[in-house]
Amino acid sequence: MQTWFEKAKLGIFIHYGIYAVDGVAESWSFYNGKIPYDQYMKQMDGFTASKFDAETWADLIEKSGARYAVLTTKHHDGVALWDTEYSDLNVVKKTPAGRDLVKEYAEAITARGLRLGMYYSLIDWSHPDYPSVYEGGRVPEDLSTVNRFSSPVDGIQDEAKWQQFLEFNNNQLSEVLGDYGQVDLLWFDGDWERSAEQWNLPAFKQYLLTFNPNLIINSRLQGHGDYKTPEQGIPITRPEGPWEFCTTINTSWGYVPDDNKYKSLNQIIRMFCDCISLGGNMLLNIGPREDGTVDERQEAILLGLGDWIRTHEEA
Ligand code: FUL
Repeated sequence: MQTWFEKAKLGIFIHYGIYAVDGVAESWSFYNGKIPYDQYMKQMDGFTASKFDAETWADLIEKSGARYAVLTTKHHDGVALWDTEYSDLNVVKKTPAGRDLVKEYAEAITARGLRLGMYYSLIDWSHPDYPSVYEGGRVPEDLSTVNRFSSPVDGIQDEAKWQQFLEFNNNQLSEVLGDYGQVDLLWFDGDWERSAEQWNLPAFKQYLLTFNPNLIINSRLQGHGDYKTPEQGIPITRPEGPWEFCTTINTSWGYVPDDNKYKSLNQIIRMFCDCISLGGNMLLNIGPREDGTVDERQEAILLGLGDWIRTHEEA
């Protein structure tokens, strides 16, 4: 475990994707049957990133006092923010944005000496070789309205297809970890639909470390990661080992314009204090609009937190 992570205290999480076009929940909106899959994917036509400026993001992140950033390079919907050669389902090929947003992000973050983090969803609800395993309570009544590629298979599936899918993940990860300079942190999500064996652990982890032996990996890898990631709630007792508390500023990860349930700056500062006093890092989320700009209320929280940190930093 590298010490930068244990000392970092604050990171900024960025949930950016086509879901910001209609302002719906990232991936879950179609998975849970709130909107049909095709309608969800139609958002690609409106994803412009027209005001996306990675330098502006990096400025804001720097001013917030954070030491690292984590961008959703690909959420469960399978839409990549970079020009992956392994799938056409990416914003460079399929949206008016037409730009490699991961590249611009990585360059801006690295240039400031911030640590570079990439979020990558292990599950891909759009991939034909990835049948989703529905969990209790998540099975929609009408399966025809949701992920057309999924089937409630309860872990039983074609082995050859599964191996193909693992290869696909490895290939995409070779781009994410290999094409943008040194990646310091890999933030996995969605491991829960398969076992450690199915994810081919621990060999998979060894493979990831070939890109950077000091890569820090969160524990959403069937516990094979380096640190724990409690979500939306600070544990009461200090977790064992390094850990990171991830949280939203309102109640949504992606940009949902009518979610007005914002935490106040005081609440955020209080959570930050609670978190670091238990030895954790806080990974505070922003959900930019589809054009790449950040809602003023989210921006104000980051700037306010940064001011507070600078005022209270030990000499
Ligand atoms: C969860 C995901 O399912 C959410 O959409 C979000 O990305 C959060 C940080 O992790 O497990």
